Amino acid sequence: MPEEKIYRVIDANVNRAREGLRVVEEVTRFILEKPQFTACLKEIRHNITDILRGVPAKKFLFSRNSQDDVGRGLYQPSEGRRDGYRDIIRANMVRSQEALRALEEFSKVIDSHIGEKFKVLRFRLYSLEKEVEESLVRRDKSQFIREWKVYLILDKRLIGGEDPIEIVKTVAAGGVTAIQWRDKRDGPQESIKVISQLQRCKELKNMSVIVNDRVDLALASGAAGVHLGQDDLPLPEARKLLGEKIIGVSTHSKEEALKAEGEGADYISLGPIFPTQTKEDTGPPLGVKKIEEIKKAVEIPLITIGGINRANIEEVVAAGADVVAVASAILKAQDITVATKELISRFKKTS
Ligand code: 3NM
Repeated sequence: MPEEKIYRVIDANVNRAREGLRVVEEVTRFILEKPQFTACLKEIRHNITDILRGVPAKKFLFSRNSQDDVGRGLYQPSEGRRDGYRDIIRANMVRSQEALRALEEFSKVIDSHIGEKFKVLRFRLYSLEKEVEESLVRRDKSQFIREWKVYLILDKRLIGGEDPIEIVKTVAAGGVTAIQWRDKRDGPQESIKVISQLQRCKELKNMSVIVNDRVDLALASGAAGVHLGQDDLPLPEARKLLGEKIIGVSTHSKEEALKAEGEGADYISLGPIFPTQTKEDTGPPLGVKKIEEIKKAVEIPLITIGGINRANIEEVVAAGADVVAVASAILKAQDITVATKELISRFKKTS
């Protein structure tokens, strides 16, 4: 292979890889605002130049001939459009990885050590792509959960003999988009029936159903996720089973909140904020000030719980709650629809 042709390929792929990386860098910097990713991408981009530092620049410039590049006119229709920043990231990551592979192969002709260095960079980029993708999934989930605003704890004990499906349809009509099925008393057979019915109900297509405690029931019923207490299956194990499903964790202190976030919880609940009759084994009420403290400490959505009602919801939201979880304020209300709408309207007024 004539040396000039090799340098031409290397020159073209250095530019291709660097340009692709630069595009991803801009997305992580200005759209995602994740400086740790921007820094890694920048380092990889600079490494490409560093690896070839020993090769005289004029070899590349003399070999460059963009005007006569036979590939210039080859155009893929898919390059003509991008469906948002995720698509931009994906297309440009692939572009850079392919270019690094070409650099690896062709630079081996000049010096096998150079090829090896490009291989290392390519693998770093694969890992980084995975991290960026995981961060995007987390970001989308956070946005989705924050939209819940009022989250109903559908506690079996509080609904007596009433039909849980009818209750959920009523709150859905009032604007609730997330419920947690909580049954601490009966066995799994009743629960799986209710959760599966909720999942199948046409009117509840947009309802996120979260199962309290039971990872197995969440999986078997196809629910949106699970809510874990401090004594339930540890989060890392639950994550192995649940993949991308939502996992929320009950927390009562800053330490518990940070631990849950560090282990990859999608949201934390903090409670009880006020005294509650619904849960027996709670600690003392934490008060509204605690919400401010935890809000500053974590990035994932903060759901407050315990004794929240129409009279105090505004205070809780003003303190930083992203979502408010209630049981009795809806389930013990004279009129569930009125209570639901009022809570949501007060939430929106304050947020
Ligand atoms: N968990 P109500 S408090 C289920 O502090 C639950 O983690 C809590 O019901 C916690 O809105 C609570 O009726 C009860 O007070 C929430």
